[in-house]
Amino acid sequence: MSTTTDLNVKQKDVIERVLSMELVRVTERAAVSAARLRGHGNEKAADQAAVDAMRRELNKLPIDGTIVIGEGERDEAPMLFIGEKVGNGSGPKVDIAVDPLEGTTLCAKDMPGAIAVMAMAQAGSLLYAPDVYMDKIAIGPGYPEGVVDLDAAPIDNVNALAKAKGVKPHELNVLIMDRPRHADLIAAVRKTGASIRLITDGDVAGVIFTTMQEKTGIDLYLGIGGAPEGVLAAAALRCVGGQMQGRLILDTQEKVERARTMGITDPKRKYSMTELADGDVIVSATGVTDGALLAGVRFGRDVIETETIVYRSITGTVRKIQAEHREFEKFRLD
Ligand code: VTB
Repeated sequence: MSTTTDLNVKQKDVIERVLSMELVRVTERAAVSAARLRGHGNEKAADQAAVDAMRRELNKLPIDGTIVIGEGERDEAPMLFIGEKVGNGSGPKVDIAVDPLEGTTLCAKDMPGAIAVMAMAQAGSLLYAPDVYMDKIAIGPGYPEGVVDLDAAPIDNVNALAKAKGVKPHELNVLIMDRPRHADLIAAVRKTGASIRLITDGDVAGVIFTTMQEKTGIDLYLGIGGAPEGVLAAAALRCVGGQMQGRLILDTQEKVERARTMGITDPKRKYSMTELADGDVIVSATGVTDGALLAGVRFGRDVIETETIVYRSITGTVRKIQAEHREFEKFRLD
């Protein structure tokens, strides 16, 4: 006779092993659908194509899923809205965070870095957050806990990180989104002598870059981007052991109220990485346009090629999956 513990272990097995390959299919389909509209200057159409494909694939999965990070709140997003039920209802209860097309502008302009991304964990594990901004800080693995802090001055964070890495501050590279709201932050980091890489969009990958410093050159992520992107990035970092903190920007009463309906009672709360994404997490991301993290979709004469990265928190395994798809007609129908 199986005990509750056995069942829990079994359920974990299902979530962790079987479903990780299923998630790859979901982001692959979303990426291919978006990539058909790559470089067409139509952000909305590309996003919609990714949303449709992702939703259709998610609904085939043997899960009892709830979207906790999605396309928006129920009244503003017809599909993959926060709270929407996905999956065929037969399997484990899971939380799902999606960004079917992270970097819609990048895709519309065929610029580097657009991805289709999602995360999944046991129900109650991923932060249920409104679609607002989030102030974030992130570093890769291998540093003492707490070496940087969201509430510390940029100069203190850069100096502490340089010391922990055993280099001078000017040898560090900081990634920040290129926005007017970051003028003071950029000026403060410049004073430290560190170099700054400015990105126009796509800060899920921007945060993940800190976990592959040897490849990307990025040591530290700083600044304000989307909250949904923050939860997705935290989920990926959980799997490889970086550090991240985030705080929702709830700067109007209306936003505070919206957050309250999602159970957020302290609007100023600083979330740790595990408070953003807890439990046994799986993250899958497929490249739409070429980028430093992933190659974009290739449409050949006989095959469609995709590149996907899958993270599992339980083992810390990261897999890159290069796929050749031959079901052209099926993909076309999607
Ligand atoms: C942020 C960022 C995303 O869009 O959500 C951004 O996290 C929107 O911020 O990665 P702005 O209002 O400043 O443009 C992305 O760059 C892409 O969705």
